[in-house]
Amino acid sequence: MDAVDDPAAPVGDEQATRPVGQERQRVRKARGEDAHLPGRPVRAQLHANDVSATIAASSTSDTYLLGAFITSISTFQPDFSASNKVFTDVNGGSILPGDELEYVITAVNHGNDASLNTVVTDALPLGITYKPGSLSITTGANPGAKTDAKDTDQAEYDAMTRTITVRVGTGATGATGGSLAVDGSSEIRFRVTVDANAMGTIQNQAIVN
Ligand SMILES: [Ca+2]
Repeated sequence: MDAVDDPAAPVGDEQATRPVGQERQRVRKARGEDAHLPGRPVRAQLHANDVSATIAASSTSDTYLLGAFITSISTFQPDFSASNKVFTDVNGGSILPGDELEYVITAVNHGNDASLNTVVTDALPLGITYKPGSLSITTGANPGAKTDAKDTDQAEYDAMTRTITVRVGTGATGATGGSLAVDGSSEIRFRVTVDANAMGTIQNQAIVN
């Protein structure tokens, strides 16, 4: 998905009277592109719910970082389709290699029955690196910082599989997920850094089940 804004609408007579090259530049600018200034940050800031952002990884190419979310619709009554995942660039501005990003995953049960053994898993894509000690449950049952190790708290990060696992909901433990009531939710946060060699599109999905 490409969140770059649609180029500005054609402006009729004004557009018609512009030289082709100038018009092309205008459209590029409207799209947030700037092919004539390699390496320059091309996006002023990242907004909530943005799913992509342009990063300048070198002086010769612009690349895209995508923090997408996936919705998992249960065949049973609990419905997590409203769950989502967003990220923000902690230091603001354009997303550049070395930047720290904070991901927020919100698991929401909009079904008509409470969920059982509710677990959020998120396998991090290549191009970003988990920031140790940054995992926490920020709203919902069992709030607070969680250790990276698999222990008695409700969350861990497995460096081998690059996967974050959080057992959310009431009654969640170090081994099993808890229950999210109808319209209940839980918010999880963690941070990553963008790798120095991050190129292309980084896709990321969180799965609630
Ligand atoms: Ca833990």
